[in-house]
Amino acid sequence: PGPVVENPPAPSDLAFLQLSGGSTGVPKLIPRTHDDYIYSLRGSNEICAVDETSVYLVALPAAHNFPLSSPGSLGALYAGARVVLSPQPSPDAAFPLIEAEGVTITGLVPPLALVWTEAAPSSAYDLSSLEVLLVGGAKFSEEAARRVKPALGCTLQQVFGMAEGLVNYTRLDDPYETVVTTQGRPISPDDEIRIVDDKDEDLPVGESGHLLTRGPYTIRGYWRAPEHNARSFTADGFYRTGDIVRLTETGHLVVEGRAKDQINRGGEKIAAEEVENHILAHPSVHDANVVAEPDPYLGERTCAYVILRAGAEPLKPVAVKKFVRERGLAAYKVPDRVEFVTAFPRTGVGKISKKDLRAAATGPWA
Ligand code: AMP
Ligand code: DBH
Repeated sequence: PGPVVENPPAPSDLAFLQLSGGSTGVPKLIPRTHDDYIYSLRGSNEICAVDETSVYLVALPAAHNFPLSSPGSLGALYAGARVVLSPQPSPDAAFPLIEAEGVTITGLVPPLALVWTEAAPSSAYDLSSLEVLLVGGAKFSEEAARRVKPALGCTLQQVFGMAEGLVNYTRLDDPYETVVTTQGRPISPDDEIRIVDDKDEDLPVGESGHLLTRGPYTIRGYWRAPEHNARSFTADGFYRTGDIVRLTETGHLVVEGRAKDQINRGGEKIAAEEVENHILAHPSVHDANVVAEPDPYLGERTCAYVILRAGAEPLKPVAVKKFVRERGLAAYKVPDRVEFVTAFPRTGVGKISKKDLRAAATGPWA
């Protein structure tokens, strides 16, 4: 028998308050209950094949919903697995732990996954125990997703989740093309998904629109925020995720961007993501982020921040513009400005903060 708990909480009681991401706005408090969290852990363990033989490495900040619950340290403990904590998410800290502890599964945000795939081939450490690498928290480009298996030798599992609830995974037995081109499908058949236009009308399958969701482990409101809730939820309790997605024929979701991650260039709408993908295809490019910056004539224009691969030939901004134009990118989508940087500003968990990049675009050094 386990320890006796005086006045144990009811399963439907508040377990803790999560923080919403804040990569594009001010964080809100997310009330999660014991039973909704257990539901998510149980489903995640099954989908990610976590059992008592698994070893989960916490590489990301441990309190974030992803390394905590998808399936994360809590899922691992729930399954009777072992949890290893890494002091840093860098290859220097994590790779020795993978070898020493026989780590079988871990989770990373896309910028770190890129760093790991670049470091692994020349690493002296034996990473062969690693079976599954979960990547999520932000969009993992197809280009980058294809680098995982050759570099790390493990199965990639994309995860598209949110601290508000809904979590989607590609399945371990999904076709490779599905794994590298989609962000997965919901944990549960009881997760309801709607993809709607600006007037909340449902769109036909395959069209991109706003993702709304309601389900067994998704909150019905933020903590003590009635005004915000009126905006963030429909009258019948669907959460407005703020993500622009489309559904594939196989029922998988493809994240096209954030509703706000759109540049309005003199009325012409540009999805940052589309431009980023074209830049990422350049062999010298390690990572790219496109944000809006104010323009006196157009309202907004585009600025591309680019990190080059270590050891890559230096590039000029015009070369990047020429490259995307030659790939067929429409002229108005070609970045107005290209800046080379060595790092992007990050949120606490390590997602790239477009909010801070936007501020940088208008900053004194820009
Ligand atoms: P948070 O506010 O930290 O809970 O972040 C949740 C948001 O992160 C989601 O609504 C998405 O915008 C984004 N996100 C998480 N995973 C993915 C993914 N795999 N692909 C694209 N966006 C993602
Ligand atoms: O970004 C997230 O919030 C997230 C990503 C993957 C998440 O909450 C999760 C998995 O559970």
